[in-house]
Amino acid sequence: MSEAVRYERVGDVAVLAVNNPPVNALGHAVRAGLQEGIERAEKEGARAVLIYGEGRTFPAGADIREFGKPPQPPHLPELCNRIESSPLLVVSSIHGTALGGGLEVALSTHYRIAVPSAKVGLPEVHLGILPGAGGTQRLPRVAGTEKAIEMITTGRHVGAKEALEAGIIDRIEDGDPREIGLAYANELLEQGAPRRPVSEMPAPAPADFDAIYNATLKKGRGQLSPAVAVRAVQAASELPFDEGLRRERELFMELMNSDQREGLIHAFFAERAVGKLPELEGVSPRPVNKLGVIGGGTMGAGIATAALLSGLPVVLLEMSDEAAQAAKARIAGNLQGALKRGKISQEQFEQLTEKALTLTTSYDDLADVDLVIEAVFEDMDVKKKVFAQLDAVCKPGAVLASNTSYLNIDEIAATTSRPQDVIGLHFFSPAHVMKLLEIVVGDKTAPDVVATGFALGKRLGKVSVRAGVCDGFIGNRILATYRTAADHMILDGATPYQIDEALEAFGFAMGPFAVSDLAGLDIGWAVRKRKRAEGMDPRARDSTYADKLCEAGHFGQKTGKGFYDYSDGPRNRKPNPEVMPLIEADRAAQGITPREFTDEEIVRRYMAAMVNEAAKVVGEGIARRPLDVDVTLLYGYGFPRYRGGPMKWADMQGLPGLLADIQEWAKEDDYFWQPAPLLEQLVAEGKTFDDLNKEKS
Ligand code: TC6
Repeated sequence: MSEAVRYERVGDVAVLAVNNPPVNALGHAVRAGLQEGIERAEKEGARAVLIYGEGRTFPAGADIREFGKPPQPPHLPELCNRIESSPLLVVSSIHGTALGGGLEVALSTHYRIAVPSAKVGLPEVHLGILPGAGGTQRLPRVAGTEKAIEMITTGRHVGAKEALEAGIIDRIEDGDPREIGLAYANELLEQGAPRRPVSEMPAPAPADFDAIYNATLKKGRGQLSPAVAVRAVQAASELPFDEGLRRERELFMELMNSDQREGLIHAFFAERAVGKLPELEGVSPRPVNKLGVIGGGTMGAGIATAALLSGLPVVLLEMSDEAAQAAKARIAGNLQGALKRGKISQEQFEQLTEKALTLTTSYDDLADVDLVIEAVFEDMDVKKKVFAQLDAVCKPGAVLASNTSYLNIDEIAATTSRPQDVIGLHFFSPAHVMKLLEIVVGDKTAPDVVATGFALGKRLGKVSVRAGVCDGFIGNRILATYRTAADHMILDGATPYQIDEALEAFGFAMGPFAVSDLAGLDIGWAVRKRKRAEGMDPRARDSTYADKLCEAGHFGQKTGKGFYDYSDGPRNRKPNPEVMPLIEADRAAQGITPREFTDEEIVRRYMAAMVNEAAKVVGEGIARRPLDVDVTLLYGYGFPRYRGGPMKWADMQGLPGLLADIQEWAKEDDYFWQPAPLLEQLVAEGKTFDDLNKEKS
């Protein structure tokens, strides 16, 4: 008998305990063990079989690590059919998360019991596939077409109560999964309950599947798996069970062999790998029980909101009582959102705004905080003054963090007597919503301070990525480069609208010009002014059209006009007619004859600029691995998850072709298109970014 499934006989019931930590994934050994268990139970004359998971959960899905490798029998769909067709009464007892293949196994058993905290779901679409072991055929038979489509296309985890109401489980009971499962199986035997194969239930109701398919495709912004899954549910409604299963299999294989599946699974593992740093092994974070936030603008209020929602008391410092009250109003506004979405109760809302949040205008009130995050104006002199005051009042061992998005953390740290306690914690706006946190490690930052940054990120529900010190760290440095590539294309003949459309069709949530309008054009204006004041390299191409837009008072959405006109609301953007004449003036001043760009060239240049800069960021050690860049772009910059991130995209395109393009474009502009040494090295060695991920993980 397989180690991964323990067989035990308790009276009339054969108990199959899945034991494959950490999540009891249905790898080969588990599948083989379940099959052998069913056969043995039948041979040994048991009357019922109970399946449950040892440890923290019922199987949470197929073993994702096996995807892309030659599959080994027994395959999950056959195993599910084998379980369902057993002449014995088969019961599953669910705790933890019965997801994907786990729920498919449960649906192939005849009765399902769950503990109140259990969750079930079919999240396969997030991995670029669809439930391929009968889930698209069985779930609609028990829960109905509409519910099944909703669950399968969103991948949502559904709580036990909702699952009971939807008919997905039969009973909820508190207790140990083995004990409640055994009691339920014995009760069913005593009652003489019949076997109840879901495949024999009537086909689910028809629906307007074409309309649902089209709406799902549109919502997915180019992601195929949710829409394709709709077709599989359609098969459940229109075909006999066995034919439906065959159709599900065909559609499953189509998706399994797609780049989107590869991209999404890369994203799944990359997201879990970013926090695994050798420098943190065996290092304990410092305890954080009280947080300080300096500055209550959009960013500071967002950080305070995230901290309060995680249960951390916050002391927020502002320059005046009025500013402090305005900060409180911003935080209350953010928390209202959480209240409306049912994430907190009215009572919690009051507790958070009135008790857990302390407002102050005195640095002395930060004397007992464990970690303080500065979110004041982006100016080195201002930040240095703040850190000098923090150094004077904060207790020894307190972590002093800056939320700067590009300034030098080492320079900030040097103004204190404790540079080892200083770190960058770069949140993204709105900080209580955006999942990315760049943890910027200075030359002198102590390892336990880095560990504290990661622990705080986890507590706040963030995906944290380690970054080194440079202008813009990982994300904003790469952004500056690909944004520049877009500006160059504008000068050479493309329009902001064509660029936005091409990149939105590629899968970005918003094109770069729409993003600038949303963020505020004054931000880029300030950066350009700073860079020009610092002295730009004479080889760098420059333009003035964006500055002129700002000079005319157009800062984007907040003023109603930027690259677009928002007079019909933010969702109904129209090109601002003032923009093209400004661009044409730049072209004329620089003697440029505009040329046509295809959408394909726009995407290629934009992505090549992104990947080339990202390769420099990895080569210089600012990001540890290519996957750290991928996660940064996925969570902070609207990069389409189904493409896995820029480095995964580059691997799938082929690095030699990308380097050849960059070398070709360097003939026009050898300043901007300097190939990254790391990219050249990988091409020379015949390696990919993913090879580097593996070497460094
Ligand atoms: C499917 O079932 C398809 C069926 C059709 C077949 C025909 N496989 O997330 P955590 C690892 S598709 C392999 O940190 P949590 C994970 O990498 C699958 N490994 O924990 C990590 O490893 P590390 C459908 C997996 O408590 C460790 O387990 N199922 C799998 O925050 C802990 O994970 C899903 O999509 C797996 N399936 O969350 C569910 N799952 O320690 C995917 C996890 O080496 N999983 N690992 O880094 C999840 O959503 C979450 O992991 C969770 C637990 C909610 C189960």
